[in-house]
Amino acid sequence: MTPSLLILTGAGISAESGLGTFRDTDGIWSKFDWQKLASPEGFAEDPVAVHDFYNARRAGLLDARPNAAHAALATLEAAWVRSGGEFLLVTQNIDDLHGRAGSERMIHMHGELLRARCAMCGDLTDCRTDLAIDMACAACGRDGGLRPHVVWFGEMPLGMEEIYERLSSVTHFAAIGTSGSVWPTAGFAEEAGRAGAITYEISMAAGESGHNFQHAEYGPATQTVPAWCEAVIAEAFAA
Ligand code: BJW
Repeated sequence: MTPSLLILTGAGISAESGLGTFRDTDGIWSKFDWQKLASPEGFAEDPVAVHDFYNARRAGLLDARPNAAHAALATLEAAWVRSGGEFLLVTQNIDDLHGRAGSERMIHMHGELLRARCAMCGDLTDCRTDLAIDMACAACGRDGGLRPHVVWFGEMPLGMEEIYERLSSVTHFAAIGTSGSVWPTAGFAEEAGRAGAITYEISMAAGESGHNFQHAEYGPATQTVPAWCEAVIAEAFAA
């Protein structure tokens, strides 16, 4: 059987790069109201506040650097594929640190902070500067429709068909740096387990769906992830 690995990452993998997590004690949702800033209703009510929130996070992202955990996953991907295995990295993070570290087979299921989407025509553009409500879309020319290309509560995450198809046949599944509080990702470990996969939770502590994992490594991602990457490839391709 071809070893097939699906890795789900969350905010915890980027914590040591200086980007905040959401639900830790000092997390983003302890300081900001997600209903106002991460929902379509919030954007309709106060688009300026939503742009301010994402403009500040975009500026912070441009100053951040990938860490040893991002680098280890990119190295693992190259080695796994070179050995003949199937690999998919699914990230909930809207940062681009996996890509900058060298990851290639990747789905940004909650979107990308460095892209803007026109809510009127759907056009996607790179975006490394502030967004504002009076900016016009380069494709359709209309203003007022540009929004961060991110998936808010109540919206459909991206790439779900490909993700569920892969989950139905994975041999190895790992969730890294995610609290397992948000659906549909909270159900991925159970889905992978149903397919017969070996499941790993790698985080600071057990998340809400911790009971669905067979193995756990708890500690800072820059320490746990490089060690786990070496172990999992040795186990999967053992003669
Ligand atoms: C470390 C570390 C270190 C720290 N090293 N680890 C009622 C019941 C069930 C579901 C629902 C419900 N009501 C509504 C829903 C659905 C809703 C949902 O799940 N709500 C829950 C809150 C209940 N979900 C949705 O609306 C989603 N869409 C949807 O469901 O569509 C329908 C559908 C149906 C069926 C199939 C498919 C679709 C959309 C969710 C969109 C989430 N958006 C956000 C904002 C994105 C943009 C932005 O970044 O601003 O995404 S919210 C936020 O949470 C962000 C994250 O990607 C997401 C997950 O957070 P994550 O990554 O897990 O972070 P934390 O902070 O929670 O955890 C960090 C972890 O790292 C912790 O465990 C730490 O311990 C650890 N850590 N430092 C290692 N150094």
